[in-house]
Amino acid sequence: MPNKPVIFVTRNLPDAVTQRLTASYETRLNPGDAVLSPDQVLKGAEGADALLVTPTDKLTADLIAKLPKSVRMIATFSVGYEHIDVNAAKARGLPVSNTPDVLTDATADIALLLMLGAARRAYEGERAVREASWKSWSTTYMLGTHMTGKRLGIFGMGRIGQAVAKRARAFDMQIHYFNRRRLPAHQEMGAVYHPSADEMLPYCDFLSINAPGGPETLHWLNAARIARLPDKAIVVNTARGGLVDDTALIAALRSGKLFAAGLDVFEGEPNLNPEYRSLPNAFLLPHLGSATIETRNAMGFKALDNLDAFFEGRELPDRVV
Ligand code: 8YV
Repeated sequence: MPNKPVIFVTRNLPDAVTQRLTASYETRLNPGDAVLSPDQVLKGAEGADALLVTPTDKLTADLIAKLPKSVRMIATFSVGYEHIDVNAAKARGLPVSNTPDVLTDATADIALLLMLGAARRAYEGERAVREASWKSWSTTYMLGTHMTGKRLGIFGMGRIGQAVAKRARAFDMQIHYFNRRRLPAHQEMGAVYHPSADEMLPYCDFLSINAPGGPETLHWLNAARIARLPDKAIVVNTARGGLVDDTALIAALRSGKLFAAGLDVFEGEPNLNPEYRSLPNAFLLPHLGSATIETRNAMGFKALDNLDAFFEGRELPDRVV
C-alpha cells in the first residue's frame, strides 16, 4: 500500500473531521490546540505534504518562503484567507483552498443576532436579569430601537451579504448595498445598489459589514465614514475586525452618534480593544459566526475534499490560488 500523504494540522478539528482525516492521511496534530508561533508552524511542516491551517496561523510571505520543499498544498479551515499571503503561495506554486458556502447561513444568522441584540439592548437586559438590578416593568424601561421596516446597508454583497439581506427582508427591511460589482437583478432582489460605499452610508439605519479583510479594507469604517451614517445608526460586523477603526467606533458609541454596535470579530482578537468591554451599547460575541456543530463539520469536510482532490490529481473544488 502506498504511503499516505502527511498532513500537518495546526489546530484541533471537530471529532468527525479528525476521524475522516486520520482514515485517509498520516497526520501530525496539535492536541493541546495552542495557537502556534511561526517557528512552531515551520517545525510542524517538516516532512509534511500539506498543511491544514486556520486563521490563527499567520502565513506571511516570509513563512511561506521558509516552508520545507515537501509541502505542496495549503488548505485553510475558513472562508477568509487574509491570514495567508496568497501571492507568495502562488509564486511558490502552492495551491491554497478555503471553505466557502457552508458557513454562509451560520454567519448570516449571527449577523441578525447582532442586529437584534444591539437594537434591543440584549446585553444590558441580560445583565439586569442576572445581576438582579431589574426592579420593575415600566413603559420607559430599557427602550431599544425598532429593526422592522428600517434601512439596512450591506458593505460587501457576496454570499454572506446576500444571506443577511434574505433574512433582513423577513423584517421588512429595505436593503441597500455596496459591492465591487453590481449584482444581477435575480440576486439583487430589489436591493438598492450604490456605486460607492460612501454614497450608501447616509441610508444605513443599520450597517452590516460583510466584506473580506486584508490591506484593501483595513480600517474601512473610520471616523469620516461613521459621520456619514444617520445619527443613532447601528453597526454590526461579522467579517473581520480589521475593517473597523476601533478608536473611531468606540468614540461614536460613547458620544451617542451611534445607538449601538454588534461585533463578532475584532482587530487583534482575542485581544480586543479593552474599551469595548465597558460599553453598554456594544453587544459582543467571541467570533462565533460559523460556530455550529453542523457548520464546523461541513467546513472540515470541505477542507478534506480539497486535500483529497489535490492528492488524487483532481482540480481543487475551492481553489483560492
Ligand atoms: C471561522 C471565519 O470560524 O471562515 C472564516 O473566515 O471567519 C470563521 O467563521 C474561523 O475562520 C475559524 O476557522
